[in-house]
Amino acid sequence: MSELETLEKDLIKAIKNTNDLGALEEIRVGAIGKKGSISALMSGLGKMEPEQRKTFGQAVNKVKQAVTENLETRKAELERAALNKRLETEREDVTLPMRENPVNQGRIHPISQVWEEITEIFADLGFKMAEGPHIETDENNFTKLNIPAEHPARQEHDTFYFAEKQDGSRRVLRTHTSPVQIRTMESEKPPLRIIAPGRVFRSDSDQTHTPMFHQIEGLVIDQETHMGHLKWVLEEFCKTFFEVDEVIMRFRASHFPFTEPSAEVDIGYSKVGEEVRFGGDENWMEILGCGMVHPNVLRNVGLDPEIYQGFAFGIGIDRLATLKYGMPDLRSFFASDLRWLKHYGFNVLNVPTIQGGL
Ligand code: 2NM
Repeated sequence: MSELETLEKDLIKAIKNTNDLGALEEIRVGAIGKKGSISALMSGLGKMEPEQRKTFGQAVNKVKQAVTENLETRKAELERAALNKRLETEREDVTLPMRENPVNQGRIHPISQVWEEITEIFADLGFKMAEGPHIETDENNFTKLNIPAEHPARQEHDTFYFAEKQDGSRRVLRTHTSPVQIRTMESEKPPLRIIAPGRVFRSDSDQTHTPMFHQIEGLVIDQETHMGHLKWVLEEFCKTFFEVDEVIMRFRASHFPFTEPSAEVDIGYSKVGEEVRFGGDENWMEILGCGMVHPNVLRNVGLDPEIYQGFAFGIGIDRLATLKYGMPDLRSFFASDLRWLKHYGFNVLNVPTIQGGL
């Protein structure tokens, strides 16, 4: 057997016997690396006679090719084996219950839970979620919503103002999420069906008011939208949210600058001992405000009130949470008291869905 044949046989044998990728790489470098045995044979070609150079060169090339192919095959085999081993050892049974560890002692805050519940209900009704910044312009928060300067509603909102700019304009912490509706009406074409959940800010603090709270506002704009649609949507919402088959709702005439007509909605309940039961008509609880979007608001965002109309509503998330889960003092929501969170918080995996139950 020629020297070349022996080299080829030895190399291929070594490759086949190798069981780890590191050793395989060493063989590769030792054979076809810059200073490898096969490369050394190649560099000797220059000193040969042309005829010999041709035959020997071809023979070396054949060996190089065979060795390279064997290296590649073995490399693929070893890599596949390594992957299979990892897959075998890193397998997880995702159906196992969670271990008792500090992580699953964490709780979802009731506001987050109720926020998810509400957005889930409206998503199911075909509403799209919209969001906007907490810091707003005076125009988006007030003027375009038909609340001109010096309007008493500006004082009622107990607004947090930023310092006036040089041009006289000033920014505010949004007092409601309505500026999100303004932004959406300005940037998208009707028909619109959106809900805007988010944090809002008013300088007010007592047992039933905190300076930051959460609202969810809804808006529908189309050519033939009317109060009947509004009533149906709110009724569906209440039934799903309070998990009852029937609700009794009372639309009480009210006033908001951005809607005409405007209404506040109460739902009826009765008390059985200390427990509140929805569906009765002994007592009334105010839960939201709503109305048909004022023509001035439509004009302010460039919509023709002769063509488009729509309804809007605003719900306080924190208040709905206190109602549904019986937490008397709003301020406890933001006290970060772990004992309170443990008692009122929700399990991390308890994700509200319409099908699975809220
Ligand atoms: C409420 C009550 C009634 C409202 C109106 C609008 C807008 F931008 F379309 F004009 N957004 N939200 C609205 C209407 C909010 O909260 C108690």
